[in-house]
Amino acid sequence: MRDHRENDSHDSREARLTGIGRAYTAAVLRGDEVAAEVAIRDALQAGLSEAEIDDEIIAPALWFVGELWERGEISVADEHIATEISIRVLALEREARRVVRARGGAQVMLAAPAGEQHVVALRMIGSLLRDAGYGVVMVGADVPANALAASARRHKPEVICLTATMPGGEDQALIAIHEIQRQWPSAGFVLGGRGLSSRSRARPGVEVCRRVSEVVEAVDAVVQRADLN
Ligand code: B12
Repeated sequence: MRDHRENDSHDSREARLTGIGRAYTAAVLRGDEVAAEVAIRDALQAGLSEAEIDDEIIAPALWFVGELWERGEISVADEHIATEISIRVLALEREARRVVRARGGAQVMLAAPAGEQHVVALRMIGSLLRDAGYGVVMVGADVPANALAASARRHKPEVICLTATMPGGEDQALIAIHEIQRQWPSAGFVLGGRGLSSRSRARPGVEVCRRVSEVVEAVDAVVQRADLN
């Protein structure tokens, strides 16, 4: 059973790699830099290392370009364009990894304030932030303000993400923020959830998101603002 699963995951990884490799090769042959970048971003998101991207995507594409050129099927100009795109893509790859490394030290705490049991969005956020290179401390559902503030003082997160789904959830989130600011004043906040109103937006040091897909950008903004202070 276990061997099957390992084989399946190996096969699906290979299939993904082949798909990305083909997309990248087709892109450089068309001279389409944007599509080449998309393929490399897919590879980064699939968790491929820099060495794997170099050895299994970029190098084979250029070998294939070389063969087509030798056979007279593409011109020397086509070959030059494919090579130039690959060199620019290497810089993109380095930059993407630098951004992830730069986030590496920063901790983000996730919690649902007192009375709030809905945590699926927080789970999604945890995964997105980890992928983006943040450290994540998940405190979970229904956390009283005082306990959350004490936990913030202990874990020292740069940013705290709170969710508010239920009516009254916004009040609880604001009470939690107030208590945390007393005990761990350097934290910034990202709030989300359908229980929020424009009241939360008006607060300094607080970013409000409508969707989980906005969270990495919002956390980046809070961290950058704190770095400037
Ligand atoms: C699953 C669920 C539960 C589960 C939660 C389990 C868990 N571990 O999370 C349980 C069974 C515990 C539960 C309990 C209750 N629930 Co309930 N629940 C739901 C349900 C079906 C799905 C919630 C969910 O996970 N959605 C998916 C997530 C991803 O979406 P989301 O939370 O809306 O978040 C989105 C955005 O708001 C944003 N977001 C949210 N938070 C954050 C935070 C940050 C930082 C960011 C960046 C973004 C962000 O991102 C998401 C999308 O991108 C909803 C139905 C619905 N319409 O949502 C009802 C719902 C939320 N529940 C409801 C109710 C009434 C209850 C109960 C009162 C039921 C009861 N009588 O006991 C209790 C209250 C519990 C409490 N005090 O919190 C109502 C709320 C209505 C309201 N606002 O007045 C809903 C809408 C159902 C309904 N149509 O009546 N529930």
